[in-house]
Amino acid sequence: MKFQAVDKVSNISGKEFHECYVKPGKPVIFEDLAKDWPASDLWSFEYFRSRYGHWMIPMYDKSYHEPGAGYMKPATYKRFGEYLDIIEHEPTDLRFHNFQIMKEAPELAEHYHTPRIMNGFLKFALMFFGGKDSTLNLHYDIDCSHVFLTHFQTRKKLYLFSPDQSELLYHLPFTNHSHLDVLQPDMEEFPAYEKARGMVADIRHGETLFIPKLWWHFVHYVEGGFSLALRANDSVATKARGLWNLVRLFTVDTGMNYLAGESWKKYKENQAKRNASRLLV
Ligand SMILES: O=C(O)CCC(=O)C(=O)O
Ligand SMILES: [Fe+2]
Repeated sequence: MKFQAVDKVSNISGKEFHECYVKPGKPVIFEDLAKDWPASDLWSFEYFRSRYGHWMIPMYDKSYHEPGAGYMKPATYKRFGEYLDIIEHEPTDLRFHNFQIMKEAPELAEHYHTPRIMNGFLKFALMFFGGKDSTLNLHYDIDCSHVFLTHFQTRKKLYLFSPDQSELLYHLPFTNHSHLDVLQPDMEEFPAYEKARGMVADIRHGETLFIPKLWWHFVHYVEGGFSLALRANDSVATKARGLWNLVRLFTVDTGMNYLAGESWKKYKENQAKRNASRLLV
């Protein structure tokens, strides 16, 4: 599949951003949104290693969505310093995700500013760390917020799809994810994917990707690095939908995984295939 490159912009006004990207729901990369942030100069592998290297952190890998007792649970634990050494120097599929800044290290919040480009920014900030060649499953963000993802150190790629293509992407019911591997899609297993139209964002140190709410994204760490995700949600209806998604994931999906494991996974996959096959004719 050919992916359309996401626009890169700088010096754009809030009005222009709203008209060209928020209203139509279109991703864009800001080259300069983080240019005045102390984090752009301060944050490095060494910065995190010297301050938080002693923490024991949960590590996730490709088994994240495998059914059974480990469903959406950490694959292992490591010292943060040891993990940072690995991702700085060698490939690994281990990721440290959803690191909650305000809870674990609120002092880091002094190193970035809430963007003034739109209203509705949440105080909630997350960080994501990944090693060279690690990937994150195709998913959309369950709380239905817009995401502003600023990358640090190296480079990573995000493959993006609009929400109206959920069925072509084999959206697994009761969840916010899909088992389709965007880098190596199995076209026999997922034939409808051929009709999907994706975009690709190649982001480098200091660049910020705007992911509009409900957009699907698959993350590929081309090199080891880390990102900060700020979120904006200015609509009560979208907040309510996000809450409903969370309840569904953490009650129905995890409960059924606990009760039925492999057969619950099969049921969801079959439903996804049935929904996609309607679009094949
Ligand atoms: O960059 C990552 O590892 C994950 C980013 C992501 O999925 C998000 O910010 O919603
Ligand atoms: Fe995400």
